[in-house]
Amino acid sequence: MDEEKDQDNFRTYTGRSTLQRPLYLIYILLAVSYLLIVIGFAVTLSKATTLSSQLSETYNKIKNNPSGHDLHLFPCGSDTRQWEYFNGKCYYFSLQAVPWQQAKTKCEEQHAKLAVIDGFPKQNFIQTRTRNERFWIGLHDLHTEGEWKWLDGSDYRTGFKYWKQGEPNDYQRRDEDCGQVWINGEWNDYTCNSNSFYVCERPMPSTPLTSKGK
Ligand SMILES: [Ca+2]
Ligand SMILES: [Ca+2]
Repeated sequence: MDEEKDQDNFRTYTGRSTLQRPLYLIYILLAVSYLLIVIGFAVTLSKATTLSSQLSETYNKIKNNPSGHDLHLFPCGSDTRQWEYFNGKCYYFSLQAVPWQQAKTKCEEQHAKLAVIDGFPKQNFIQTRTRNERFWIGLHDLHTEGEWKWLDGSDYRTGFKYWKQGEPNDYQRRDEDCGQVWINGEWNDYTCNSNSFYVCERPMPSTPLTSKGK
């Protein structure tokens, strides 16, 4: 009898043990899994928050300085790619020939002025892009015959000059009161109501724009 009782107790003991151990392990595994999920979620949430804050910061930078992010690619602004950069300024070479006064107005409408040529570097830059065509520049003697003036107020008398030989000449006594770069780049005075292409000039977008020429 005692032997049978001991065997029953043993079965009961081993039976309870084989049932309880796996359940205990499952609870631990579930707890660990839950913990890992919570940690993973927290890490993902933290990364998403950081990314969102970085995106927001980048958006604000672009919003406050629209052309800043690709200023190195398009110094004159990504939305104005027809403007060419040279030595700290932006230049527009027109595709349309108009009278001088109209050219002046068209430049002013783009917060620019007709180009003022103050030395050989700018002269070379402009004449390589105007070759074989006439382009108005910001030079005139409209007020007093023979008294040439630059639109930006630069001193003409002491400044750089690049007139073609024999110019300015008021050719055949016509009123040639507006300055242009001739087909070889040298300067010529010409009748202001004639049609010519024109060169506008303005500061880079990152610097304050002058709204009107003088
Ligand atoms: Ca003249
Ligand atoms: Ca002339």
